[in-house]
Amino acid sequence: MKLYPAKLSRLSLLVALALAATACQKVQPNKTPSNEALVEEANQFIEQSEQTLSQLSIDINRSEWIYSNFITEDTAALSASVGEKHTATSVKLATLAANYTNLPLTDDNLRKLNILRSSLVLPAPLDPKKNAELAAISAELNGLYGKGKYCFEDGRCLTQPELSTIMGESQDPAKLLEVWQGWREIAKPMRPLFEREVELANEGAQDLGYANLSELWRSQYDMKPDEFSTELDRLWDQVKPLYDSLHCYVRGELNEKYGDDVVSKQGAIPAHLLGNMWAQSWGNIYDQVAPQDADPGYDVTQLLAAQDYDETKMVKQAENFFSSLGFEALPDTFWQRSLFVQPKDRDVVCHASAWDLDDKDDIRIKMCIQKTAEDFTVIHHELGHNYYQRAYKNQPFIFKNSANDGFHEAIGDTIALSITPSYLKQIGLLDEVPDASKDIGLLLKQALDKVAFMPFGLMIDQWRWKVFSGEITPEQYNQAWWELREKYQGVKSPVSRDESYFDPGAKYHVPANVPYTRYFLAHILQFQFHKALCETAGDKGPVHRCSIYGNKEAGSQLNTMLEMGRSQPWPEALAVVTGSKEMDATAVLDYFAPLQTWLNEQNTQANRQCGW
Ligand code: X8Z
Ligand code: ZN
Repeated sequence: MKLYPAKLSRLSLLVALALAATACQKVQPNKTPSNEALVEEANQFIEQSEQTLSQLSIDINRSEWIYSNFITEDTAALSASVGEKHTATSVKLATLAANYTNLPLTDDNLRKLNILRSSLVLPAPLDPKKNAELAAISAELNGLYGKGKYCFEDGRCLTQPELSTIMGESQDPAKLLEVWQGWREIAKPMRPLFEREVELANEGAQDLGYANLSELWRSQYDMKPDEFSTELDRLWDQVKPLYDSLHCYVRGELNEKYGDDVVSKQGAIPAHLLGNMWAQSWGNIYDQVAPQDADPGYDVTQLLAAQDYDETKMVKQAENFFSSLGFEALPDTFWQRSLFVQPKDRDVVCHASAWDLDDKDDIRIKMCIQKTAEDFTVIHHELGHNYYQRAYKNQPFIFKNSANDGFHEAIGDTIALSITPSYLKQIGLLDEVPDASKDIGLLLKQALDKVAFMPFGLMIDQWRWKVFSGEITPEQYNQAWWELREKYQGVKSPVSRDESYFDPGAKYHVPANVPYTRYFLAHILQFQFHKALCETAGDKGPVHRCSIYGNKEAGSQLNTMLEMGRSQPWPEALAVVTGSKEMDATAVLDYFAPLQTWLNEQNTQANRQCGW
């Protein structure tokens, strides 16, 4: 979460400076003195903007931290008020930045101007009233999600992570359905707020010269927005055959388990049976679909419990992995200021996040940790953000970010791909490493988490981009949501859902307005990174059994990329680790190649009709 604030007291100066420049803007770049003066002015504008933004980012970070840790009417109001100033300033600077982009500036400065122009994810209209309204809506939506609970008939009220644990553990379709439906009640009041948020942010995007918010969101990838959409289609086409095989296998197994009345042999899978509140990753149903003769026979949740891992010990263990690669230990303030355990006495936003309060060393995570294998992985994910943030802390403010947002999401996941049986043995969690005959079980578990996620990672923003562009109208929000769920994932709602519901709002990133395509990209990138780092580490075995634990060379190569922050176009950063400038799902397909063969055999043997 990084916005681009600027101090209001400095703003008048900046505005004056830049407005003076607009008149000359049509002058073609050349060596005339006036052009040189303009270049000088642009350079100054960038420098001052960065200084101002960097100072103000601390205020916004603090107010958001406090609001997410203590959700009350007062913290909502304060957070909205800081957000409002922050957005007003960011919008003004983004507008002004556009005036300088045709000048012969250094590559760095041109890049900074482009980032200044295109990095707002919730741009407000120039009208201050509308900006205030947008800030209030945004805070309210966040609060509605954070405070969300479902209360059972016996009066017990559970929060999101607690309900997610039930979705991951229960195999009772009635109970799963109750929790699935119950959680989605929290989203109903979000619908009118979301609709207005889209209206206002679209106006903001138009004020900045974009057709709509979809175009702005797709403008952050060092290529044209439509090229980026095409790139996503290409990556998804690469993975889809593997997903189809997995879907077919899982549907077949669930059909055998639950019977035709609950899961049909054909068509989409009901979304409440896949071990996850949103059917976004399916690792929790591994036991229900595990291969009989290739099951590695251990469960990390149980291993953690057997060794008395509490929340802090889980985080320490994840830190230890990064230390083994040569990264410096986390600072004391991380341990003092992070939130690991859901407080009993107040509402917090439990959805896991990583923070960098001072854009230097005050890094923290905030997460209501469940003592499960799933959250052990999420901890690595969050720490990946923190180590990235610390690695780029010496970059100029505008470059203090990842190469593209998918990179930020991919780092911790890359590390978690190295949580192999041999790693678990090395850290004393597992006694014996299962032999290679159990690899199919391991790969299936991994595919349930990673491959199953990919269409979900893609569809959320396919929905939002169409909402932003007006192709999906408010009257079609829910229907279009379920159409896309079916199209990409082959899952369906277990009960009929009309427009009185607002199911997208039950997924954190929609009320929190966090773009989601980043996670799809991360799921491709992490396999590219893992493969390349394993090569650097000199691993000769199959890539799914490789762990880079303890390998300083791999760590140093990774660190070189992290230190670059956003200073170069992402293909340059990608090349530092992988040697390639292309995002490419071949690494995913290579990783899962033995599983793909096995899935196809299983589906053929069982005479399954794949597809939906
Ligand atoms: O939101 C997250 C992280 C925080 S950036 C926990 N993730 C996505 C999600 O939970 O929906 C990680 C994977 C996808
Ligand atoms: Zn993340």
